[in-house]
Amino acid sequence: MSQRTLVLLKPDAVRRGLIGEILGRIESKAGWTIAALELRTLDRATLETHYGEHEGKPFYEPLMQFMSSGPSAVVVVEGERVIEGVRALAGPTDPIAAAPGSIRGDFGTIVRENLIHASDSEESAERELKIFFPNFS
Ligand code: RTP
Ligand code: MG
Repeated sequence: MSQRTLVLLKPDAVRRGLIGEILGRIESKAGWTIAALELRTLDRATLETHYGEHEGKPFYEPLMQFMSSGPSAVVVVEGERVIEGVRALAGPTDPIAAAPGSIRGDFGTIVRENLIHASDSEESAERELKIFFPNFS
């Protein structure tokens, strides 16, 4: 089933020059395509909406600071089972627990600076695509 997912290459990935490497891994998957792509420094209001589920947690404020610390690549990826698929390519939240071969496992060490966000369900994808690309149909 073809789907769309919202991917953010977080400020650490952009600062470290990993956009090409990470998007290359995503683009290499058969039948997946990049449907939208933009470099954008995310503002507080957008981030609060996006990460609202984490409000009040100890990592929330540092996450807001980090996510607004520089441009992110905001990306829509389209293709077969892409929601589950990009999450699998990314690996688990903690890069040290993420297997080598996954994006977080290959490039990360810090839980917060874990390079990539990808929608975690169809409902999240629908919600997040509206936040970042309200005019995209
Ligand atoms: P994401 O939402 O960014 O795709 O990541 P995720 O689902 O794997 O992880 P989630 O639990 O939703 O956490 C969102 C982001 O917050 C940062 N975080 N820091 N203990 C910590 O310091 C901590 N826990 C989470 C990470 O950047 C994580 O991706
Ligand atoms: Mg999450």
